[in-house]
Amino acid sequence: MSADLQTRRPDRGSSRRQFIAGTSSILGAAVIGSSATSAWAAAQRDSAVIEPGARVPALVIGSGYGGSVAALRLAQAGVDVHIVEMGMAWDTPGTDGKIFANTTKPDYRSFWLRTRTKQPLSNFLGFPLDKDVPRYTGILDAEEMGGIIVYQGRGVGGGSLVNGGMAVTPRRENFGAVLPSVDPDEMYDVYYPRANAALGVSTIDPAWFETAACYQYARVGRKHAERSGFPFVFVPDVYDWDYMKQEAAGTVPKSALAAEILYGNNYGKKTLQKTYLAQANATGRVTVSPLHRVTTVTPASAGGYLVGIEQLDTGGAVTATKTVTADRVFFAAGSVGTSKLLVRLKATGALPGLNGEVGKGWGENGNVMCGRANHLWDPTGALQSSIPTAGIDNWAAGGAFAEVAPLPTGIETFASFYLSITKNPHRAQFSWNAATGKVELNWQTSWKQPSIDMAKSIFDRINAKEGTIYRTDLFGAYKIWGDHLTYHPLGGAVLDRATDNYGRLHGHSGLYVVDGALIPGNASVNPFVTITALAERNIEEIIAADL
Ligand code: FAE
Repeated sequence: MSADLQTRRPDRGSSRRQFIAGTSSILGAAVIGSSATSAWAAAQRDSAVIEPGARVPALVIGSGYGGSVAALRLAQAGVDVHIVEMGMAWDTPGTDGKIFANTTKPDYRSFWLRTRTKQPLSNFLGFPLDKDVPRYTGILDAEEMGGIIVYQGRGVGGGSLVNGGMAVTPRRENFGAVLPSVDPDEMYDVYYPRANAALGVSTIDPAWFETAACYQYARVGRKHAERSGFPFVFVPDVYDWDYMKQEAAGTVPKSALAAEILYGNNYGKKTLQKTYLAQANATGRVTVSPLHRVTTVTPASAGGYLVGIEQLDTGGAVTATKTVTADRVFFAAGSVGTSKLLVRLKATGALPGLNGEVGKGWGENGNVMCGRANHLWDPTGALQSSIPTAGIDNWAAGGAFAEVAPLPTGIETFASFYLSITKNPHRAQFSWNAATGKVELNWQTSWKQPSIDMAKSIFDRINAKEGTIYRTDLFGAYKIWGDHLTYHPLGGAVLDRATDNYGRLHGHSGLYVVDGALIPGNASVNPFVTITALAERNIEEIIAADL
């Protein structure tokens, strides 16, 4: 039945697929320009959504990092793949001619099924920033779980659509705590390099960094870090640095220098649409159903799995329900999405063989934010690139890795802003509430205190040295710490516990977890390179041994 999927694709797609093949063959070290976005869009329009009753060899739930790696490598191994993605394709310009909304002007495209924005920075100079927006299947989900708001990307490309593109490989000495059951040698020799190449990771030109007006905020961050004796590091990214230089020169449409982040990036960021998914499309074996949400997975009597799917309209209403059959199912709905699905499917008897580890080991990568108020003689710049490139590494001494983050307001704020990743030891659990029919998370608000203490190990010292104070106007009235959220959900179907050491779920053969749910709560740095590298490692073994 894989031929079924393929024959539904119109023939006119082949020439476009060849074009993508041509551009994506240089993937890895090379940058794919904005033409890849239109190539992606063309391929998407040619791709047929899944029909009720279809049978597919491999069904991937979600199109973020784990899902994109699995789809590409399975397709390259000759397996036809269908990706089911609950968010939109993000291939069509809106009324302003752009696909994605600007961070400073959130609109209907910005939030997943909300009537009011829920911005991570809720206030500025004491004024609340949130505003009413039309309910729409927008790009950023601010999912309110117990005690924490979990921000996630929604759409073809998952978190790559909304994130800052910071592409950080953990220090090798920290890896044992990140993935204790994985051989570091194979990760650092093979899979991290493979992931970094395929994602198009690179580091800013240090000479340009020293002079670019848009990185004055980062240079101020470095100066303050170094004067207090903290190690300063450049943070690699998937942004096209040459494109950013052209933005600064005024020769191309602006993206990073137009404050684009959180709600999508129109030009310079190499999202998964331009990297893994473009390559996957080029194989001719991968199709995608956007605005389709998987609701159930249960064994089929004749083998394989019955997968229940809801088709959504852009208002979030269910317009159709479908059941398809898949020989193998790859859970790549993100840490929260995969965990919620698995916990519900186990509790309701759809997948009774899953073990008791499902739902456990969830963490928020110790995320905590703060701002500092600098002196008036220490401006951070009115123009700030939305792509961070600098960090303060105090992991070994104080348990915190802090990124010098932008505050791209367009005006001089005299503020330094930071996102810290900390060694928070707390882990939460997802569980099924039969009364409400919902999966709940038992994260406690007070569990952020260790993260705050670790972040203070950096910023109390810098404030003392510089004679500066914390900003209190960014997260509410007189609130210093952005401790109510995470951008980095991890865990819930932990490797070698809920699954075997390669992501095969215990209890049901042919079911796999390939996303951030595998990582037990903390990656010591921003997580997507580790998610990608782990997916590369696991899918290689699965293809070799199971297919
Ligand atoms: P993810 O990318 O979340 O993809 C899951 C996909 O599954 C999504 O597209 C969902 O819409 C879809 N989905 C969920 N449930 C269903 C369902 N039932 N049916 C069908 N589809 C479904 O998962 N990380 C970094 O390393 N560097 C950064 O600079 C960075 N910045 C970030 C900034 C923001 C604002 C946010 C929100 C995240 C950031 N992250 C960053 C985190 C990073 O994007 C995240 O760890 C990865 O995207 C997780 O990858 P997964 O493959 O696990």
